[in-house]
Amino acid sequence: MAPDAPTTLSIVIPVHNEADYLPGALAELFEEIADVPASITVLVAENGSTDGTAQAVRELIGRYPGLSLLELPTPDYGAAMREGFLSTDGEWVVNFDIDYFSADFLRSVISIGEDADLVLASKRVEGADDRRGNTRRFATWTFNQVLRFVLSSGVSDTHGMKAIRREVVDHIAAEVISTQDLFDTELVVRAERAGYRIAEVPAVVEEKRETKSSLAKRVPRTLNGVWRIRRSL
Ligand SMILES: Nc1nc2c(ncn2[C@@H]2O[C@H](COP(=O)(O)OP(=O)(O)OP(=O)(O)O)[C@@H](O)[C@H]2O)c(=O)[nH]1
Ligand SMILES: [Mg+2]
Repeated sequence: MAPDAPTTLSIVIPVHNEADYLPGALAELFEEIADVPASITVLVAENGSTDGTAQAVRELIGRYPGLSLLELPTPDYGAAMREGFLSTDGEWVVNFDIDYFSADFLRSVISIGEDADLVLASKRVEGADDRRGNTRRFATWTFNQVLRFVLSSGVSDTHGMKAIRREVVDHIAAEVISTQDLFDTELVVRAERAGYRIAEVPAVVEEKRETKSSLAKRVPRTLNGVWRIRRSL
């Protein structure tokens, strides 16, 4: 690669039943990233939507250069992440949600450059500003305790924006067994245990829309998933 070649970033956004929300969010995303000094592609990894999400993405592909779609049959956030990550080729894979992204996070990744292998946007490090409600903030804090004490992890937040160096994607993503939203946690913990260098940058988080996921359903699933990760490591 030429010494001055721009960093290549492959953004992967898992989506499920987002036909209404996605067009506005992608418009906002492409506007925000327009002046980020990198070569950027955006892959929407959809699976199992019943509301025409994939069709909504296809209709936008001509409008936004660098936008593409990966369609998988069964709803599974983790599977969409894994297949999405493995089908890209940027130096960094960046994971955004459709309701949570930031061009400043991309700028942080570019400036960290060679100094880390995994960059996490943390809601819990100094300088972070978590503007979500008390319940969500408490859930994040509790999950962090589980991470520390059950998985012996030293990171402060595994859920949210992250950038993963290609080598880590190739070595770790294919090994992750967790499905759904534990995929992120297992990926980060495996990378940590493999000795990859992790940088945490402070995140600003705001709820952009009403939450769709029920905490009551999520807690037992999460605890089960964490024990499964612990046994698999
Ligand atoms: N491919 C895929 N994406 C999913 C699935 N479930 C959720 N997503 C996407 O994952 C991202 C995060 O989902 P959200 O519903 O915002 O959940 P969250 O951010 O954990 O929780 P909130 O606090 O409610 O925002 C969004 O881009 C969703 O569309 C799924 O089964 N498959
Ligand atoms: Mg969300």
